Amino acid sequence: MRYRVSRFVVTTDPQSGVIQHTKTGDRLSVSEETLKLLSLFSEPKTFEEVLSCVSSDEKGRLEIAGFLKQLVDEKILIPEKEIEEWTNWGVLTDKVLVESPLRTFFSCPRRSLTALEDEDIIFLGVPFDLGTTGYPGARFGPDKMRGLSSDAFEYHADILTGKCKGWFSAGKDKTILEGVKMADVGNVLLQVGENFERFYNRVDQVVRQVIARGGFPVIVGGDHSCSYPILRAVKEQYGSVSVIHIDAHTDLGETIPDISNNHGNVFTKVREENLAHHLHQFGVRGCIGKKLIASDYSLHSLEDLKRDGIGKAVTSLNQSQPYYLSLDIDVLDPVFAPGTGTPITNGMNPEMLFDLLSSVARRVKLIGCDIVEVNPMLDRNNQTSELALSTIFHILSEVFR
Ligand SMILES: [Mn+2]
Repeated sequence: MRYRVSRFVVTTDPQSGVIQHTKTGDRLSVSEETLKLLSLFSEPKTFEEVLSCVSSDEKGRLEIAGFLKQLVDEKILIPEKEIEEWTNWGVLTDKVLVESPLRTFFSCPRRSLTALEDEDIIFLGVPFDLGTTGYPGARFGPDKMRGLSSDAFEYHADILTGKCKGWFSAGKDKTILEGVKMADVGNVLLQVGENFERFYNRVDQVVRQVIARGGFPVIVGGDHSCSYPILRAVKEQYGSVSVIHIDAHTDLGETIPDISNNHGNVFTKVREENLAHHLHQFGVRGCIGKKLIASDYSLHSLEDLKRDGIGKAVTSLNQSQPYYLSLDIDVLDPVFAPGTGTPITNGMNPEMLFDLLSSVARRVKLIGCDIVEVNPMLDRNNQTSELALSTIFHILSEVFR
């Protein structure tokens, strides 16, 4: 049988010889000899063909043959005829739910969905921006943020417990996120051309697995339309959950029969399907069409927050309810967060957002969050992605304080 190198194997760092399988997420540090050996399999070859040109003695050949079998087990080498099950130019098997990117949030360990244990914080990317009405590009948000955060943060874990040793915050004068366990499960796989519902079902399925053990999910978009399948999964796990929605927009546009929701009407969809026990919106500004009046809905516009203070708005949250937080980065003023598809001027500054998040996290029990609408294609010097990362870090430092 002839074998070739899997097309999902990439060399991440040729100098130190690190290769990665982009689908399984396995990273291997390999020797120069192994790299040479692998290069021989760039075209399909039998083991015998390769062994005859790398070693002359029998013992050496046996050793190398054993090693090659190991590479087959690890799916680094695959039989020439084998269809790599993840994607074969458009054919996708239903069992593959996520892709594993090269880097992780805050350099934390990567985990496959099935290997999740007792992690406290689980990162998931949803690189989907087909629900965007304005400029697309938010699909690049999760991986951009992974790259920036793993450049800036080294994750040190206790060898015995696997728990994070945390990071010292100058502002708070203490170590943040010490003793929590984090994992990154990668990105929900998107098959280009599939319909929204099929993709949403996959998001729903992945989020269910992520939250099944009670960990705190941090779901990074992507556009806001994906909060709909996320909240389906959240409701399934937790039953009745209220939603804190922080955004420049209400996202309460009309839904159209037979057309999937988009990022401008996602909370209409959420309300239609009763996915939120109560919807609390914070930071909305500008013109919003018509005002919604309903007993399960509260609006705290940015003007309200400035006039009456954050404290007053937050006391309206019911402390006996679990809450899910959905945060659109465009709640911030475009001066601070230009990299987003539908900016509105005269927005919040980061200090006010952080105050709001602290007040919320100290008032109620948050069971998870999403951060959406970061669009690296429209960004300036990565500042929106950086701010979104600081926001995630701030939320986590409050939830796990
Ligand atoms: Mn928005």
